Amino acid sequence: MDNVQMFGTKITAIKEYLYNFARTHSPTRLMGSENTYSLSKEHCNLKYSDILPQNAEGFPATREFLMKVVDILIDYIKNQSDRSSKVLDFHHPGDMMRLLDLEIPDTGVSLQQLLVDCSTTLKYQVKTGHPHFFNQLSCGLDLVSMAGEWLTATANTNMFTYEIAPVFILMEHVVLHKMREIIGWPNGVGDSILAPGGSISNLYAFLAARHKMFPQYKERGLSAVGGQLVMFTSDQCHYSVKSCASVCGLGTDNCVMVPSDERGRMIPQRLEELIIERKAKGHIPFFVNATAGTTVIGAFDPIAEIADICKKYNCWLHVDAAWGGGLLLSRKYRHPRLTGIERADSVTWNPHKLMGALLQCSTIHFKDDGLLISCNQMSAEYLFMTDKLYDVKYDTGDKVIQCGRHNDIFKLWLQWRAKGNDGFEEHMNRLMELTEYMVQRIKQMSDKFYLILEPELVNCCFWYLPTRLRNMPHTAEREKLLGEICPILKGRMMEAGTLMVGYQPDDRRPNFFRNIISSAAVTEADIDFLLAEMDRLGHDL
Ligand code: HLD
Repeated sequence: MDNVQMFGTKITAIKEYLYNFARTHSPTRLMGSENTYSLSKEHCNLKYSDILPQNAEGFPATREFLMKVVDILIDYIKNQSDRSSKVLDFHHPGDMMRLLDLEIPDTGVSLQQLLVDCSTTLKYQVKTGHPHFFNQLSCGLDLVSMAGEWLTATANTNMFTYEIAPVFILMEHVVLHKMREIIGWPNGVGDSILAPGGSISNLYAFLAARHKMFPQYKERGLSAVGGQLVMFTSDQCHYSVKSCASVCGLGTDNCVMVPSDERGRMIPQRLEELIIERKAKGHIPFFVNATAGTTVIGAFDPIAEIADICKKYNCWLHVDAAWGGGLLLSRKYRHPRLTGIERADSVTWNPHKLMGALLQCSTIHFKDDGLLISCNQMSAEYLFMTDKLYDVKYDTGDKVIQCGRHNDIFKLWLQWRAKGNDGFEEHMNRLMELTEYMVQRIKQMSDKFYLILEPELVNCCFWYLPTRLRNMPHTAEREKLLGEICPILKGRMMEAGTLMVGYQPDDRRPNFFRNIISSAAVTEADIDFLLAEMDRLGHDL
């Protein structure tokens, strides 16, 4: 290369650098009219009516518009994978309102403006797939599952009949059968459905349990019961269990909270005592919820012992494994945590949590085939005709209380195809190993962090110790002070935008941090970053 050529190459490199700098640093990139996602001259003034389906000739513009949307999405994915980018750009609601243009106009905006709207929306979205987002049970962005969700959005079908969703209905059939096999029901017998979230899954379990015990409830209502139904769950359970009692006419006083031990696990002996106590009052104990992976601590109730009690007192056993269910896929971590789950009458299991399927993906499984349909069927004549061309057992819509159902299966099916059972097992093991790493680091830095208890799942519960509290004896007074700094430190994290970790109090202690490792993006270095960043932001508190 001669000098002139070299000079030319350098100029090109500088030009490229300046161009990219202007692209990424321009304040109008995402907000103003000169954004980088510009449509070509011939399409930049077009509106929705110029593309498909309104304009049959509009395929070139349709394609360009959608390709630009995909560019925005892919840039977002790239950006959130960049560890030097922020997790969030926090603004208080009033300020956020001023930053955004959310008005619905009388006259619709251009396609170009819609692209600006899309990129602006993502600019201010919390990046839940960022490796430093540890805030929720569902973290991360599985790209195969996301590709599935894109397809689902494009197919845009309802899941109530085989007639309009043949492939997706069969996928549900196959995947849910596999999940029942994994739960441990012989040959995968039983029935299942995907529901909009774990809370509604738990509600389906409640409804089926009541239907099984009082089949006439469906027609006769409360008079079919003729007594006070009572349900039992641990004091660490998800709040949706209690909400079943409120929604279904028991009243929350009849959802008995069974005490848990110091590790957050239901005490079976206390369960039995409380069942006996309620029976003595003439009440009807009928439903016990065991939690496999509590929301805050990540505890597993002793399912086998609870199953013995359910058998003795003729109660339905539901296992809420919305959170911990993913560990069923790991031979290493499944036992003893989920041992006995095959004795459950019903199981909630959310692939959108540990397994990383895209939101939402929540399943509810029943050991008894036929119960779900018998409980919920209303036989609407305009949807569920019995004289159809095909076997109408594939019309799953009449098994649920919600009529329309979103297609939540394709993203899970595609993800499972990609990973295979082995991939999921590795993923579960990796998340657990990372949690073990975090515990080890916290113990090594015991001057700065206080581990509250050894995790059973990927929930790591701890306090951060600011400098002034490091040499203080660990008393209730110190816990109170540590609790007070949690919201302040969380506020600093959000304002810095570099990290998100949740905090909450529980029955035993004031506020403490709960870190969740449920994203495939997280590495050991991210855990080191998390601990160092908390120290950077909090040491002077
Ligand atoms: O009920 C909860 C569901 C989720 C979730 O699906 O991410 C509670 C939480 O997360 C949570 O992070 O406490």
